[in-house]
Amino acid sequence: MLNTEDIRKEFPILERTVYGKPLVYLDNAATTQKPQCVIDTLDRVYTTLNANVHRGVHRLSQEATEAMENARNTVRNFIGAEHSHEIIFTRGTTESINLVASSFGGTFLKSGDEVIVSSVEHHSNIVPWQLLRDRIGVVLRVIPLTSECSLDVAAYREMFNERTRLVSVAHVSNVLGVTNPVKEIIDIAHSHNVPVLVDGAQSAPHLKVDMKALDADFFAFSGHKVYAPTGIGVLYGKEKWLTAMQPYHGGGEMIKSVSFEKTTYNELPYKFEAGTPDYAGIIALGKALEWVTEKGIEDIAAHEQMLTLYTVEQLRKIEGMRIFGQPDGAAVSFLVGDIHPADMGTILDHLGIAVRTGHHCAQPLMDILGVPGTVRASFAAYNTKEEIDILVKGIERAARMFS
Ligand code: 7TS
Repeated sequence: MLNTEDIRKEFPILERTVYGKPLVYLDNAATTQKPQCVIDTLDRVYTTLNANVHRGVHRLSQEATEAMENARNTVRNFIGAEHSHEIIFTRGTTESINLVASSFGGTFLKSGDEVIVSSVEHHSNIVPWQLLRDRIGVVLRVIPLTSECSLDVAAYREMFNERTRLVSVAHVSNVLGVTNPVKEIIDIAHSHNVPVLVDGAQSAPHLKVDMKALDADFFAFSGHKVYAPTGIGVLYGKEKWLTAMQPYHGGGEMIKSVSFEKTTYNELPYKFEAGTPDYAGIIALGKALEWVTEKGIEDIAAHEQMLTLYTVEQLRKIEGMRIFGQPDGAAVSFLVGDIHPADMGTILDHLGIAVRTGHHCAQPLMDILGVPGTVRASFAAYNTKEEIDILVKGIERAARMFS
């Protein structure tokens, strides 16, 4: 069991007020708040060991490099990857997916080849493939939804043919808070020798992921959604793919030797990490993942699922309530009557409650649901049932104002 009272004390921002009301922060799917130990780590890097990594023989550079590579190992353990050189640091999920689209696409895909995505994807798992469609002529196929708003696995099974080259799906929908059956999706793809990229932006913070058990070929997630700073993220890739793929960016650190005639690339993971990395962010990401591990990802998941169930139960009592999908994770999307999501969001904001409203960067899903947007409450380790009660009261108040 999580001790939320103690956990809350570790997050300085939770002490602030908004419009004179205590902050109720329920926009964790967009980004989580940061515990003091992560803030302190950033501070410590700049006050005690700042130096560019992998370059200097001097002491500071060695210490910074060691701290960064320790963080890579922490990430490896966190997601159960076999090798730390399979962990590539990127700016976030978006860049990780763009990396695969560009490098895997550039290496393996030809005009007419097919990439399968799903109906619930975030724009960052749609647009990179469309860029590739414009560049190479790949064909995008979309797994439909069942009437229960879950991925239609039977339809997915039928989508494979000799031109299918890659499947790229969200582990957990950022809109519906529903966990997709990714293990089944991966097993089906592998039975056709097709690799799978899992967008773990909404799963890594909320459930135990294990690359060996999942057998994903690629897995992407963002640090800032898992209590780490902004601007740092991860791409896990199986060694066999990363070795075969062409680099993404060219520049320093990703090379072994350069002449004007010929360049040979560095070994993994550096081949994919051109330029000075955000080593301060990486070291702080390591700290954030240690923090999650110390609290227990399973306990965090159980706490968030309890909050989700409680939210659904309370929301269902409100007249005109429409909840989208059957959330089992850490987010709930809803609409009340014909109240516009932006109006609901504004009223809640004035009560100190931060929720996300709109299309959540998933416009195709909004089109499928036939709504312009939704209101989404999303949870983290520090949220409480009392905060859900405040949310529910706020929604009831809005409903009264619009009735
Ligand atoms: N994939 C999913 C499933 C996401 O939820 C997000 C961000 C991304 C990719 C992109 O992550 P980034 O860190 O590279 O920006 N989702 C949201 C959200 O739901 N509200 O704000 C950002």
